[in-house]
Amino acid sequence: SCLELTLAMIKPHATKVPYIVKGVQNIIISNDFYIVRSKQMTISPDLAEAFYKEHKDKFFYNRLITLMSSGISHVYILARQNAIKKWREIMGPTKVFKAKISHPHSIRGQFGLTDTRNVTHGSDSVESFKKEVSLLFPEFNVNKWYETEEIHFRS
Ligand code: YYY
Ligand code: MG
Repeated sequence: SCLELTLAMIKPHATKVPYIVKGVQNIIISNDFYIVRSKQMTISPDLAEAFYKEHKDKFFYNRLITLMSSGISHVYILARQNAIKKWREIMGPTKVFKAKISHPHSIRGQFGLTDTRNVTHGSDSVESFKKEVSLLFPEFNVNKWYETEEIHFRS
């Protein structure tokens, strides 16, 4: 069946810790994701605000924008069957205390520090993925990838 794309990110506090970067990359590979694009970038406060626009009225918005613009993020476009759902499963729950208790082997369960510093991001829907790609990989053409590249990644 068909591959799907998702957008994954290692957040700035976590890219400073080689043990966490290695751990997350091992999890990407061992769960059969293809790395379609990857780059390291510093997200500006403006870009972080656009990325997390849906949360602008939440109590955690300011600390979220501060974290996301505090250093280098590693951003990935990943491909797999059911990539969006699978990556979110592997990340575990947003809230780290919950991840540690009920999903101890998830990324957030293993490496999460706080609800904000919860290690990784993952798109939550196709719509979110498209929006997030247009912000972080503006040159990447999602429709074109599905038309011309997807076939090369099939097993
Ligand atoms: O998609 P996901 O990252 O799992 O969670 P969201 O509910 O979209 O929140 C985005 C981001 O906001 C979360 O990864 C950390 C931060 N955050 C927070 O700092 N405190 C909370 N109580 C909830 C979310
Ligand atoms: Mg989210």
